[in-house]
Amino acid sequence: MTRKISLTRYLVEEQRVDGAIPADLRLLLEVVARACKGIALAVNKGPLGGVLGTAESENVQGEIQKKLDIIANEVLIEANEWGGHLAAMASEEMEGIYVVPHRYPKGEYLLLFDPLDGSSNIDVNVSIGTIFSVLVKPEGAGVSEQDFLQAGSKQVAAGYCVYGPQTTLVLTVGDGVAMFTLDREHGSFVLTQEDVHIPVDTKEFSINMSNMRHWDVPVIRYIEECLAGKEGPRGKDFNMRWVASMVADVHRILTRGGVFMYPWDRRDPDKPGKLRLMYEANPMAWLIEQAGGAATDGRRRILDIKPEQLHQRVAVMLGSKNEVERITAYHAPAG
Ligand code: P6P
Repeated sequence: MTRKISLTRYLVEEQRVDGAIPADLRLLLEVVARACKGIALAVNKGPLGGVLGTAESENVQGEIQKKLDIIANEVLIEANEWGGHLAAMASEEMEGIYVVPHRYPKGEYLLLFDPLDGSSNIDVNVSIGTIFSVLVKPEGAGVSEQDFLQAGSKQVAAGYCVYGPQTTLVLTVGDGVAMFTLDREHGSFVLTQEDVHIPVDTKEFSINMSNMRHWDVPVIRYIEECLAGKEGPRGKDFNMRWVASMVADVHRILTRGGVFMYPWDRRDPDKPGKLRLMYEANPMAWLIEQAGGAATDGRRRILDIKPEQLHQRVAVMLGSKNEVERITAYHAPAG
């Protein structure tokens, strides 16, 4: 019987190994994990908890909020604001940053999150998740939105919790990717996979095909080649998956490889993409790179993009390294 390693023990050992993570960051991650357990409880109740359906309000993105979007946001705020490890938080569900109130001690970290990604799937009982990213507040008094506008390469921790058949926390602190499954009998996350590695090649792509007529040429070319299968230029058949929940699609890719794409499309040409850079693309891109994959917006490495706005959007191509490099090459100006 292999010994069960809890999230706490994993983080203590990461902290002990040449201070891979400072004590305050370990505390932050444990608090986020505990908040995710609370969100999982609310999600798992579904109709029994009266938490399905919309909240009759819109978020900063102009999207109708689900009741669980608001509940998840409040759980994360309330869990993290008093611990003394954070200076401020930012969320997909809040227009401005949330500065830790004066009645609580402040720390050096900035926490960003999409509290419940994929919420269109809530009412139909399909996997959803919480995505989070941790930055260090720049030196100086106070904290402002400007302090959050750091490239994804500056993250010190990133992860997600997927609420699916299992509740699984996936985390990186820059030392590879580890997965922890919630043991409901003991109420703790248990290490179930570490040193996660994505195959560099794949036969599986993930994109919302209904948007095909709106895509740019390089994306159409890539997908058409996949659809051409064995008889086409790729010389192999491809499979397609689209859960419409980034956390679920990325989890599948971390588990068995694949490529996920949410490209720019001409439905709203002024928007670079649908997904948000700071609390969706950046944390997922770091996890994917830490697992040996790649993540670009078609032209630039996601983690190199210098943010200009807290809620800015970005095109996303991520997953098996050779596929992302091929897609990115198709976007390069004709040589
Ligand atoms: P579409 C969920 O709303 C989300 O932000 C991601 O989780 C998901 O990958 C994408 O949007 C789905 O978008 O246009 O297919 O509904």
